[in-house]
Amino acid sequence: MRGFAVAILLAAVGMPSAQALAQEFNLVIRNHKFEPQELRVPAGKRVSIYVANEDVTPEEFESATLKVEKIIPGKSKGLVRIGPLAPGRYEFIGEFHADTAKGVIIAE
Ligand SMILES: [Cu+2]
Repeated sequence: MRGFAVAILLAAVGMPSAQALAQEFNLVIRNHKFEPQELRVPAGKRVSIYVANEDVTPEEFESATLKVEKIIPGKSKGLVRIGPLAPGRYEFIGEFHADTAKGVIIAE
């Protein structure tokens, strides 16, 4: 039984992939605005953000500080992978409607 317990322990320790799995978040683009406009994510972790563009026009999720650019056609969903991030604020825009489509990711 002792050897069996050690094997279980090693199996558990040897599974960093479970912790490394990205946490998932959702953003919606509606009327050329992001909802929510503020997204809080854990610092130091990989994060997947699913961006659903409900407008008929394409949008580009863009952030200079995150070094991300992703075009999302109208009526479709795009995946933006970021992180691990240092704690802080990371602004993003919808580049095609930068006057209204603004948001910030807060890593904490
Ligand atoms: Cu761009």
